[in-house]
Amino acid sequence: MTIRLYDLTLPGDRRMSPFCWRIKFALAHKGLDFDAVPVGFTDIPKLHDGEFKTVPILETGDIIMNESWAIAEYLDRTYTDRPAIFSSAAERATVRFFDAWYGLEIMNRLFMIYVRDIHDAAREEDKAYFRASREKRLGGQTLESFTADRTAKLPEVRHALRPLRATLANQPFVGGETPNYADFIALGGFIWVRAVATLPLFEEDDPIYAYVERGLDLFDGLARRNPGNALAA
Ligand SMILES: N[C@@H](CCC(=O)N[C@@H](CS)C(=O)NCC(=O)O)C(=O)O
Repeated sequence: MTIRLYDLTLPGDRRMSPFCWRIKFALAHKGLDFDAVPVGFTDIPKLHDGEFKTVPILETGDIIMNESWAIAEYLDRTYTDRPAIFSSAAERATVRFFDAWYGLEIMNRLFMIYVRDIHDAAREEDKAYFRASREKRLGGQTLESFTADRTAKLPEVRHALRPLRATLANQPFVGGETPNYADFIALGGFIWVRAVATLPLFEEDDPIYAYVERGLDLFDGLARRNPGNALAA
């Protein structure tokens, strides 16, 4: 059965969505072939009569669905003969905690540093929508004024990443010797930044930078093939 994944893109075929990356890694982990169909922000409402507001959207056979957690669970439920994304209910629950931590403490901070870079890298036809929707989210501030002091925000996000850094001191991946869905979540966020960043996130000797490099090599360089900018200075 063909698997099609609608995947957010920027010019130069930069696939930037952290949520789409989770699912692309999950599909690769299960050894499933898929077609990652590029869409821009303003294409999403044109798909499936506007049923879905966000990507990833998965299409396979009669199934059309979005929401990355629902998709990951669907893949495990459906492809039981393939490696599991969640090998137990306990693993799934623990990864849920990781997702909450990473979303609230890390992705939100990355958004505040890189939101203007996303705008600047977006397709021309998506820029007005992106600016209006994100400036609304930022309480009416312009992307330019909001990010004017962004370099000063780097130490805070690097500090907030201490739990990940401490974990990686003892093991190569959050999942242990091999990556699990928590890694796909974390790496998705860093690949998002890599796709747009005009300000490097890491210092070169940060173990998290080395971790991202390991992540880029996973599944025969699946994410390394995605165009990106320097993540470390
Ligand atoms: N809860 C959703 C979040 C997905 C999401 O936020 N996707 C973003 C791209 S990273 C999106 O489609 N945004 C569309 C927009 O901003 O209009 C999931 O886990 O799939």
